[in-house]
Amino acid sequence: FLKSPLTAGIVGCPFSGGQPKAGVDAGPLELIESGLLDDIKALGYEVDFQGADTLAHALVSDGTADPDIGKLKKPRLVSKVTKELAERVYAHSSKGQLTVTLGGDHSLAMGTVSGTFKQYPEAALIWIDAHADINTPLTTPSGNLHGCPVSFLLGLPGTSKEEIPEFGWIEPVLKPERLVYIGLRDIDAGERKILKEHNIKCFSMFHVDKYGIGAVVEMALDHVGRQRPIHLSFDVDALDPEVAPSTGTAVRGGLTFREGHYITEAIAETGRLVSLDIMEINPSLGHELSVQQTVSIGRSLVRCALGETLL
Ligand code: 4U7
Ligand code: MN
Ligand code: MN
Ligand code: MN
Repeated sequence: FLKSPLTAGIVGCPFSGGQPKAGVDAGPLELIESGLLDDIKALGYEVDFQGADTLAHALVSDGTADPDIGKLKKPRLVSKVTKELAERVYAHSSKGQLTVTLGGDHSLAMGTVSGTFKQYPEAALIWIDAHADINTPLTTPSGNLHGCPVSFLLGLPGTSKEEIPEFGWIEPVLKPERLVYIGLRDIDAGERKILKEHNIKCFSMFHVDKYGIGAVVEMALDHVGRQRPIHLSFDVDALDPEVAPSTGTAVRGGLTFREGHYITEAIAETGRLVSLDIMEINPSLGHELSVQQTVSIGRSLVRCALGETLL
């Protein structure tokens, strides 16, 4: 799917509007300043990068009020930013580049997945997270849109143009059987119901313990189909808080350092990765060492997904 010379299109999204904690918007710049672009070049990729604040102008408030819609918080802002992001990701994808999006909070996946699937309608979505992020405007307990992106991409009840025209630009590009989760351990009641009803494949931490990460990734790839282009959306809170502490919604009992990296390595090995998200690194949470550790993991996850450890 990718064109040579192999090129990584890097999109920096300093956005925090999908959740309440400040600081997650500093994630992209920290990743870039830690040397991520040189890492990627050293792996033999050309880099197409427009700046750590690719979406800067979309982030500037146009002064219009953004009252809640039902429970949803900052709906117009999230919609505007993710729509713009979808266009950015599509621009890279349509040039045959491997798109790497640096978040920012996970509501951004509304944009990244939309952009990737516009270019690759048959793609699979592999979602690495402690959470399922599949709440709808009707089920969300918090109103935070970083807990909702998947429901919009699936077109679940409550997300249609008629019900919420503010998000009318999002097409329901995703089919439930093309989606697979790894790392889940904190699911809301409404989400549990949705996952069951739609028969969505979930590998929770229970399954990681039971079968081992190697078997889990094999089963995940078998489930979505091995010939498809892959969009990998990686929320660093999938990792154990001892491994990646600087994130807004940490949950104990997560993936080890190796399990997290193994996932990215195994996906690199398929040769099908077309789009990668690294989300929810918040450099303002925790002490300096925690922040360094978390940023450094974000960076090594990108390297491994781009094939660093395949010899
Ligand atoms: B993240 C939550 F209620 N499910 O909807 C919600 F527990 O992108 C958390 O995975 C969502 O970090 C976490 O607010 C979103 C909550
Ligand atoms: Mn999460
Ligand atoms: Mn998430
Ligand atoms: Mn989070």
